[in-house]
Amino acid sequence: MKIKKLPDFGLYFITDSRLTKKSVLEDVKAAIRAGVKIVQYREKEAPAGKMIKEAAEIRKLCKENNVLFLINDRIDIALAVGADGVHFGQDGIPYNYARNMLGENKIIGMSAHSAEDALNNEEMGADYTSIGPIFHTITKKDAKFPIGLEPVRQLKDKLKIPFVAIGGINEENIGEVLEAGARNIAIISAIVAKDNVEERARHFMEKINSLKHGNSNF
Ligand code: 3NM
Repeated sequence: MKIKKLPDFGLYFITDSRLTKKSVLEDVKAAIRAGVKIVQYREKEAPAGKMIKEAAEIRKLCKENNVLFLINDRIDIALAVGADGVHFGQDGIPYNYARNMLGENKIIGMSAHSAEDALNNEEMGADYTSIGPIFHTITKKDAKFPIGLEPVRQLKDKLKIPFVAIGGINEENIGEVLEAGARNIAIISAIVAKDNVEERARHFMEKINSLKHGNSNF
């Protein structure tokens, strides 16, 4: 069910079957144990049958643990398994078409490559927007050039919907991203390509959450 105004997510967890050391499902279990509040299933290669099977299992795990579950790009898979919503890349299905298909109660997240795109996403009706890639990334095959932290600084007091900083964020640079004003951060390779997904997710969550308690010593 859609929560009309989304809360900040903190760490936004995204699966990656090409990078995982165990399996997508094991990674999701580890992230949930670490305490993440949102999971996005992002699968660019598998056939629909395999995706539905995997997504249905993640749907169940998320529901049992009160975690939001979104699917990247695939409205069909999201509807089939009853996900909470869909995240669309910039070349994905345009907002109005997606809203018509998904109805008012599903969450729609949209990607942005500039502060202007992010504001447009809000204006259209997106429930949250991502913004990136902040830094260089090799995880997304068709990633655009890195935009740096200036758009994060511009957006932090302008948007009413949550924005999620994404792209090349890791141990070395997360402090700068938080300092620039991001409170929702998506990290793929620096979590799922590592041996201990639970420990990595917990570590990044603690860094993000420490800000809420006034500790800016990242
Ligand atoms: N979307 P990593 S960058 C999935 O810019 C994705 O919209 C991006 O992976 C965007 O944390 C990206 O390993 C990849 O860099 C993020």
